[in-house]
Parts: sequence; C-alpha cells; structure tokens
Amino acid sequence: MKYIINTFILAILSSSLFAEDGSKLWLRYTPPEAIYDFSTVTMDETSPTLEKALKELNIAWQSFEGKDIQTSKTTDAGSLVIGTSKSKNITSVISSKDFDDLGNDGYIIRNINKGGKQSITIASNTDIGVLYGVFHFLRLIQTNQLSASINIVEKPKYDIRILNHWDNLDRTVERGYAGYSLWKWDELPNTLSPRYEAYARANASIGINATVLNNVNASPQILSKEYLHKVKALADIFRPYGLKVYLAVNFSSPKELGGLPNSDPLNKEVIKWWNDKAKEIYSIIPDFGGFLVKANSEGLPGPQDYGRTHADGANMLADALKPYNGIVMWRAFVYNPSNEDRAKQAYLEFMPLDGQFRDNVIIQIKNGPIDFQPREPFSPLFGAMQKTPEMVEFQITQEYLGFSNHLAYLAPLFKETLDSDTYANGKGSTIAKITDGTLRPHKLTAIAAVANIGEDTNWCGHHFAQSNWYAFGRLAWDHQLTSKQIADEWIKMTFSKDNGFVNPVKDIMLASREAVVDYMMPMGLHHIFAFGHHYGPEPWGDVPGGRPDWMPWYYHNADSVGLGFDRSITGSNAVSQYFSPLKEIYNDASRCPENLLLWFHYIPWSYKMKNGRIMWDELCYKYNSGVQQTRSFQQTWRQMQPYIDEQRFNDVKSKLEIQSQDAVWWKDACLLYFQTFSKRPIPSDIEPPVHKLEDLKKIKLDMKHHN
Ligand code: BDP
Repeated sequence: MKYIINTFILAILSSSLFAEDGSKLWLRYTPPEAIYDFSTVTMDETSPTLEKALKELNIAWQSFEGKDIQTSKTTDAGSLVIGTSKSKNITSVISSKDFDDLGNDGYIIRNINKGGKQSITIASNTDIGVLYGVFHFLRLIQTNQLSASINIVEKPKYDIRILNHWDNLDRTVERGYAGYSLWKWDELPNTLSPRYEAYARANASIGINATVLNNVNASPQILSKEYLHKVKALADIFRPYGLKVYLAVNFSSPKELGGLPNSDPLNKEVIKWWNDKAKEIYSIIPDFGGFLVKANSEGLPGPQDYGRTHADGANMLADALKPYNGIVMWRAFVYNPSNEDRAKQAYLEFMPLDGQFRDNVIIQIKNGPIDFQPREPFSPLFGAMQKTPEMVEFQITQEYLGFSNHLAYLAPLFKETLDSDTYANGKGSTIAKITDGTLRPHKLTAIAAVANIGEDTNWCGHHFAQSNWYAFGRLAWDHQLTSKQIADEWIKMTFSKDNGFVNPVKDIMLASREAVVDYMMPMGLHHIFAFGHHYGPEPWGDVPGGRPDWMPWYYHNADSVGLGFDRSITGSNAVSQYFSPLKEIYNDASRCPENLLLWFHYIPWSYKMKNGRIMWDELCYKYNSGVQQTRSFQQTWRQMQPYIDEQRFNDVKSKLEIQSQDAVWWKDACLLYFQTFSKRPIPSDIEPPVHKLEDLKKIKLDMKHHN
C-alpha cells in the first residue's frame, strides 16, 4: 500500500466532454485515478517492435501528463523496465526458468524490488511479447486495475489470431457496413495512409497477430506481381506490430491469372504454377502467413470441378507453402442446392477426408452449421474430425445482426460457441479446448473472425461495433475471459470509467445480443432475412427459380399446423451428426433447449412450452420482449448524456432509434406473416402491430447482393 502512495501520482480526473469521433478506439488514454510513474523507461535493447512499445508508452504518458517519456539503459533511472529474455536488465531480476512456458507471445508483468527500489518489469521471450505486455500494462492503468503487488504471467490460447477482411480490390467490402476498404489499392505501394499503422497498432493492442487482407470470394488478381508489391507495403507497416499478412486465393488462379488450360490440383503444370507463385510471394514478403481458401462454395471454383477432393486441393497449396512455413486455412463453408439439409452438408463432405490433410492445413469452420445467424447451435464438425486441426470462424461484421445500425455486443455469441461442449472426447470437450490444442495437441491452433472494419472515421460504423473487434481479440487471446469483464474494460477505455456510466451501459451490452435474437429470430428460427442484403425481415420471401436453400420458407416451414425445421431422426436427421448425449437431447423436443427448438424441430402452434404457454403465444412474447428491450436501451442511453462527449452520445442515440424501429418492423412482419398460418390472435397484453403485412411486403431496400 505504501508503495502505491509513494510512486503513484494522483491525476486530476478530467472528463472528456468535448466532441470525440471514435477514431481513437479504446486507445484514448484519458487520465485514470492513479497513474504509475513511467516517465523514465528502462530498455537496453532495440528493435522496430521495441520502438513501438516505447512509442506507445510515450503516447500514453503524453496523454496522462502532457510530457514525453525519457529512456534509460540502466535500471537505476526508471521505475518501468521492459525487455526480452536477452536483456541484461531483465535477466538480472527474472530467472530464465520463468521464460520457459511463455512461448513466443507470452509475457510477465511483475513488480520487482531490487535493493529497496521498486519497479515494474515487463518481460518476454520476444519483442512482440514485450509490446503485448506494454499494452496489458496500459490497459491496467486505464481501467484502474494496476496494483502494487502485480505479478502477471500471460500467454495466448491460440497461436494464430486472425481477422478476415472481405475487402474487394475495388475497395467495396462484402458485408461491410463501415464504408470502403481501408486498403487503398490504387495508391499502394507508393502512398501509405496513416491508418495502416493505426490499424496494426489497434490489433496489437488486443493481441491480434494475423490478417487476411482480401475477400474469400477472391479475385485472382491479388496474386499478380503488381498486387503482391502493394501487399508487401502493408506487410512492412504491420510487421513491427507483429501482424502477419495472409491472402485469400481463388482456386482458379493458375487458369485465370496464369493462363493455364485448367486449375486441376493434380495437374503438374498447376502444381508448378503454385510452387512458383509461393516462391515469388516469399521473395517479396519473407514472413508471409499463408492462404485462406473458399472453394466449391457458392459458385466459386475448387478441386471438385476436376473430380478431386477438398484434401487434394488443400494439400497441393500446403505443399507449395510448406518450404516457407506457410499454412492453408481451408474453409468448410460448403453447401450445394441438393435435397440434403444444408445444415448437414459441411460435415458430410469433410468427415470422410479426416486424416488426409497435410499438417500445415487447418479447417476453418463457421461457428454454426448454416451461416452466422443470430443464434445457431455449433457446427457438428467441431470435434468430429479427430485427426485434423480445426479453427472457428466468427463473423464480427453484423451481416445478420442489423448491420452497423444495431447495437449487438457479440462476446456472448462467441462465448456460447467456444464454451459449447461437443462431447467429442467425453464430457468437457468444449470447442475452446478442442481448437486451442488442450485436448488434441496440434501443430497449428488458430481462431478467425470476419472483420467489421472500414474507412469510417470510427472504423466500424457504430461506436459499439468497436467492442466486437475488441472482444474477438481478447477472446482469441484468452477465451476464459467473461463477456462481462471484456465489456467492462472496453467501456472504461472507450467511453468513461464512471460507474454511473459503466454499469448501465454494460447491462445494455450484455443483454443486446439476446434482444436481437428475440426481435429477429427467437426459439431457433433462422434465415428469414430479406433476400440478398439480409437487412430486415422477409419470412414470405421467395424468388421464383432461386435456390431453395436461400429462401426463408426452406428454413421456417410455416403451415397451418406449425413452424420449424425437422432435423430429428425422423426429419433430416441432422441431430445424428452430434455426439451423444447431445444427439438424443436435440432429437427430443421436450429436452431440446427451447432457444433451439425450431432449429431442430417442426413444432405445432399449440405445443406447450415449459412455461405453460403455447408455442404461438411464446413466439409473440419473445418478439415483443425484443422490442421492449430496445426501448429500455434507449431509455438508459438517454441518461448517459452527462458522462460522455456529445458527438458519440448523439451518434449512438440515433442508431438506437433505428434499432428500435427496426425491432418493431421485425416483430410486426414475422408475427403478422406467421399469423396467416397459425390463425391465432396475438396475445392482448403485448403491443399490437403498427404495420400492415401488405405494406411490409412492399418494402424493397436498395442494397444489392447475390443471395
Ligand atoms: C455468407 C455471405 C456471403 C459470403 C459467404 C461466405 O452472405 O457474402 O461470401 O457467407 O462466408 O454469409 O463465404
């Protein structure tokens, strides 16, 4: 305690009520209650990454104290010592044994008493670990959590923590709602936007160490020499922040870009083309990460075009990258318009290939078996492929959760998947433990998410959408953090540390994803979005001649008797893809979790729910509760005005208004439409619809997209 009083400088609380545009993300460094004195930082090494660590400390100190930090090579001068296990300053106070378990990215933050002088030491095996440690230290200060007895040892749960940008070369972003792409391909490699470094820095601050720059629906052009040099320019900026570059590749590149007659993975010329391309890439970008591949999915080319398997395709690319330690992330997002339930298809295609992939291939699996819906059960492929490394793909961008208009804090969704027990290796085989190597040691562990980042000043369109980028990074580092902890630290750093703000806003965030589920698709309903753009409801949607598995009716199956998709043993039998006891639980409507009931079962309108209500009534109450929640978010937010700057207060206020109106739109559209089948009244104690079904059916938003 004495130590805190001696060395901590009390800072004057200054509330930031001036306008803020959100561009600083969670790196605002507003002065906390107590600041640890790091006016002089001791460091006896140098490297581009360590320079970034110093630069970050300087940004923070400038913001806290209005002064630059000083640096010193000897420990006598400063009360903050940073360095790697090669530094003399570090090895004189931390035993080499302590570094054994840290791996590449881990670090120690420890208060060390040397000859009566206290100092905080941030140490790692590598300079990137030091940078991560510095960000952790600054986070502790900003959230008022730095204690005198600090002794932290951290290392990430996954080796590769990667963002997937769905950015096209013309700078549009597929499913992006925050403006054009950050990557200004036309100007690269000569003109370098300052946002490239800001992007890398933000990622490093939450431990994200990898990024796929381009859309999975990849243009072959990205592999041209011209573009590789543009990619190199970005990689050079990202490198000191530990951020590795990867590319999504089009499987037909040998044909489309290389002019070969085909792209058959067993064709010698094709193999040579990829080998040469890999060599070229690594000569330009020596630490290039590898490829992400979407093949034979939604009309994209792939090995099956030549009668080959996903393994044939993935292995050919893996062999080309192997000499350079590159990897292939091969996506399992595959489905065809067939009679087979779409939810079953990835499993059916990939299970027979288990054990056939090279060891530098990892299968990237969307969290649910369909497609990033507000709620899905987890994909049954997790844990099922016993011999193949698997990674989760989340979607941070809110394609199916109200774009950048709706406040939906997604940590609870991410956690729901990661904490799901697959029972693959018996009880306790959570997806987190399967994919992070705890239960099955694999050479490769990784976790991915589709980014929500664009050129908008506030990066993500909605100020609160920043929390989802943040939450993904934090969970990729440590999936045991709770959604609440993550929200708490994000709010304190992004908005205000005042409890009058933190607590109510945290409540909004924690309730928000469930509210979206309630007003869009409660009880396991899914994919009843408007065609193409997926904004707003269209349960009646039908495009004559269109793919059935892109139509809402395929999923909801409403008729005069009931609602839902029968995936039980007597239905599509998708339940059988899960391990026991889940398959039995999901198969039995009375045991199936009610929040997935209509996912796994076709249920009569009059079916009795656990709370005694009939299914139709419960559906009405759920939609209504979603609407009421958005209203309560608005009410709470209105009271937050005194705590934060006007600009962000107003931005969020108007987005909450849109969300609330959209929630009513969803409720009315779904209830009025389903009522044409159920023929039952909407319970009198819920808000009656304010729209007419005919009017809602006429809404056609001008947003173009293929499915
Ligand atoms: C779907 C999106 C589509 C993507 C596809 C994918 O609607 O734009 O290309 O996922 O993940 O959800 O490949």
